[in-house]
Amino acid sequence: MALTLYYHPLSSYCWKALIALYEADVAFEPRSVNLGDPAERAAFAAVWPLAKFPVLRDEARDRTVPESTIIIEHLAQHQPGAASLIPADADAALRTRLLDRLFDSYVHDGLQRVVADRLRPEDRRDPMGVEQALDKIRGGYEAIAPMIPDAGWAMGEAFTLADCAALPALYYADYAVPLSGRPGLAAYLARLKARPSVARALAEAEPFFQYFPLKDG
Ligand SMILES: N[C@@H](CCC(=O)N[C@@H](CS)C(=O)NCC(=O)O)C(=O)O
Repeated sequence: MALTLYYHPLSSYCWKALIALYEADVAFEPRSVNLGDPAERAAFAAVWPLAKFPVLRDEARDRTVPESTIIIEHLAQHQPGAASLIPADADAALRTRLLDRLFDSYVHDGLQRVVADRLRPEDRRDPMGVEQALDKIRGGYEAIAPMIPDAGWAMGEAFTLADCAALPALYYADYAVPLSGRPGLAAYLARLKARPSVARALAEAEPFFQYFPLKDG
């Protein structure tokens, strides 16, 4: 198969790429990587030295594409079904990329910091770092909330890169900073969860969800 996705079903950034692939109905070989297995980690690091997933291997173009946003940009460029993930209008494309950056850099990054802290031994935890990460998520919510319409998707009728980024960020961050105080974002997350591409990624993650460290609060 021409496209291979290195991923793990529970990984939030992998959801972002999976949602784009499912939206565009692009055929690919999913290659699940267990980073806890030293041999699998080493093999994956030979593909991408940072050993962070998702990574897309496009054999036909002899390209190894890391970083979820760049994977989606790559799909939009080369897969006709994925073209609409980046709006054709240049101004709309910029706003899409801005939302993608806000979701990743504030909400998603803040959440990753909280999760990483929880995975540390108790005597190595950093409460101040966690408070800063929670503030980062709150700041992300504050900036993004006014930009999300009351219906449809982040950019209106078209489902875009911004929505692919939004789902994993909001889904997981909701465990750290509940969206109950943000009805607009909570309603947007509910619409996202009902989207077939998203529902499929979430269903595939379900057997692994027991390993998400914030699942019990
Ligand atoms: N900026 C990267 C972030 C990728 C990332 O942080 N992936 C996580 C999983 S959600 C990972 O590979 N973690 C494994 C590790 O850090 O060892 C992207 O957008 O793809």
